[in-house]
Amino acid sequence: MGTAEIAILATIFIIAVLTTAVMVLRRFDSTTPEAPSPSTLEQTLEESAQVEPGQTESGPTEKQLEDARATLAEPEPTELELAEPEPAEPEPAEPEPAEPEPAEPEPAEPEPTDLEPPKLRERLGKSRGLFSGYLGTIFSRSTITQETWDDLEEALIRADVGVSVTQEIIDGLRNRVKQEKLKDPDSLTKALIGTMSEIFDGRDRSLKYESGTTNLWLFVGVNGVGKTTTIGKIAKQKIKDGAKVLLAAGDTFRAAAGEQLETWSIRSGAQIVRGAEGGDPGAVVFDAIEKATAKDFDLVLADTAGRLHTKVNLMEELKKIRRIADRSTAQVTEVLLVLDATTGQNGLTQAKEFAQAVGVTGIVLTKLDGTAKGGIALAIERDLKIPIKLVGIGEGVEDLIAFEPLEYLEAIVSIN
Ligand SMILES: Nc1nc2c(ncn2[C@@H]2O[C@H](COP(=O)(O)OP(=O)(O)OP(=O)(O)O)[C@@H](O)[C@H]2O)c(=O)[nH]1
Ligand SMILES: [Mg+2]
Repeated sequence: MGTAEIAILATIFIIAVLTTAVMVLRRFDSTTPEAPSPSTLEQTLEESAQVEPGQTESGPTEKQLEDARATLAEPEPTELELAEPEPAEPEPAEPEPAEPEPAEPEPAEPEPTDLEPPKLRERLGKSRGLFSGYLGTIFSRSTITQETWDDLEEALIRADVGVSVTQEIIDGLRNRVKQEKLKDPDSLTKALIGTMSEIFDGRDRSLKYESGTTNLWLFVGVNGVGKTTTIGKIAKQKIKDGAKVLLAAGDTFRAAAGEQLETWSIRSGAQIVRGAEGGDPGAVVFDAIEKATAKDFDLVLADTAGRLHTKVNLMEELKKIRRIADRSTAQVTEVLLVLDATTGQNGLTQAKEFAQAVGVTGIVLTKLDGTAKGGIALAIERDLKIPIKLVGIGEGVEDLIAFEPLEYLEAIVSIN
């Protein structure tokens, strides 16, 4: 074979190879997928993310599809549905910031102003109980017998009427029963009240008070009977009646006495003159009278000590105060002896001593509430012939009332 022939064969071979190559290339071109656009790329990525591990890209297996259907058909209850709804805890309310309370002054003890005065009958608990107990026994009998007299006598003695006054009352009552031919215990009770009331008859129980001058009322009595308390009560009443009242703290024996009277001066609205502790009580009373005269006070209520330092005689001290008052510009219109009803017959001895020393013009019988010894009122009036003017029936400012014998007797004798 010649060179020309070899060249022709080589050219044919090259052409054939090239043609095959072109064809192969063309074929390859038609099977290559198109490059995804940016939007389809995102889609593709999302889809691939949903592919479960183990799944092929070609899609879920039949088994997986079944499982999925079952799951959809019977939805597992969610935890949310099972959970009992927790009761909503109420938000704790924020505490309102407390408004600072304005500091108010301690309210003063409220004082009754226009209350009805207390009734003796309601306050005479024990005295009434004593008499009504005996009288109940007397009433239970249909006639008046010796036992009736015995019961009555015992009631009077126990109530501290005193032996001699009791005898006098029984004798007087027996006479009445005879004269008036009384048969039943009911009429006996009325006769008893009548007989006892004779003891109180004919005494002036008014509290002396001269207008246009400085009145001085001196209060005397042993310690603890109720002098200071009585002064406070009277001050309140007299101020209510329109009087200008000054208190004189004549008990200089102890500091507490002056303070106690000062408390009453605040309660009653009266002014007060005080001296130094242990000072001269006569000087305090004198100063009070000076002030009262200068400032047109109507009434000076002078407190005194119930006991003094051992070396000083109480009665001598009281006499001195009385002398100072008598020589002053004031009128001593009352010297009131304060007696504690619970001390019974002891009160009589005290009353005699005070009456001799300072000329007592009237008696204030205190603590008649809460004692069965109220009968002392009869003994005082019969033995001393000094009128009981006031009675104390409690510790309150209103608990001082005028003494009305009939009201008192009816209260202690009545059994209802
Ligand atoms: N239940 C009752 N208590 C009374 C009465 N009067 C006074 N009191 C009480 O008796 C006590 C003594 O009273 P005061 O007024 O301090 O007696 P005082 O005579 O001034 O006594 P001194 O200053 O010690 O001499 C107090 O607790 C009073 O409250 C009353 O009528 N009834
Ligand atoms: Mg006193």
